[in-house]
Amino acid sequence: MSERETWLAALPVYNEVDYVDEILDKVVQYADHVLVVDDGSTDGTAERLAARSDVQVIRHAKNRGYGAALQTAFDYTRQNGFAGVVTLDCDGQHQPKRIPAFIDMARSADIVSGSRYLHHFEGDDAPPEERMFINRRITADLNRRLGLELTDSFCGFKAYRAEALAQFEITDTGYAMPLQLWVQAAASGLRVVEMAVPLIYLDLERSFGGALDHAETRLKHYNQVIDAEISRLCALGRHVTHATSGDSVCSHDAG
Ligand SMILES: Nc1nc2c(ncn2[C@@H]2O[C@H](COP(=O)(O)OP(=O)(O)O)[C@@H](O)[C@H]2O)c(=O)[nH]1
Ligand SMILES: [Mg+2]
Repeated sequence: MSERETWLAALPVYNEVDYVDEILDKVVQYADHVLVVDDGSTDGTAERLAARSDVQVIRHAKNRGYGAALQTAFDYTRQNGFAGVVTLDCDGQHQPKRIPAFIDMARSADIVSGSRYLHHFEGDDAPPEERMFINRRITADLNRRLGLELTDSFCGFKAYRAEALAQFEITDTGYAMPLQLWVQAAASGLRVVEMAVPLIYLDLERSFGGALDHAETRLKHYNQVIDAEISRLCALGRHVTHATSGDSVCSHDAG
């Protein structure tokens, strides 16, 4: 990398009035350019954001979902010519001080993905059982079917190079969006590396909203999104190859 790259830090936010200022006060210390995608908050978060002049804000008129908020951040990254974007959540689960390390690692990778299961940190919280179970199950499936080598497929703390974003056609607006993204990353042969991050759970009662709060329903939904995305790409004649065996996932993929 010759000249200094300009990176964006982007936070999807929905009803985070308790955290938004505390988190952004830290983020602006580690990133020159900060975008907050306010996904239709109604709890006072919007007013807090309006009072700040140190961050860019894009507001969705109504709540559209975690995936939709990230898609808005990806579009903003490319439209404004950033070298890439570091995404992090705004609920205290991701430490802004790690932003520079993500950008550093993205010198030689297309996606740097935070992992809460790569390395144990002093003071790690215990993750809710079912969340850990579903994460491990889905991660194992993605690795088996696509030849990825992930240890955590759901961490929202990630760095994406703009060239990688150009490969994506994200349509999932909800919590399954990361899974559609992993299938597309594998199909595009993107260089993926993981960065160990602490396990922080401040609010074990947080809801996914509606049916997804039911673990089995959520697991089934996640598997359906992966199946559908692999079938969609195969139907488009995209050569989805298994990253380690090199075999075509399309012909072999028995789901
Ligand atoms: N719950 C929820 N969070 C959203 C939504 N849109 C954006 N977000 C933000 O997305 C981030 C991740 O959401 P969170 O519920 O903490 O996901 P989890 O930590 O993976 O369970 C947080 O910063 C939220 O404020 C949405 O529609 N629902
Ligand atoms: Mg969270």
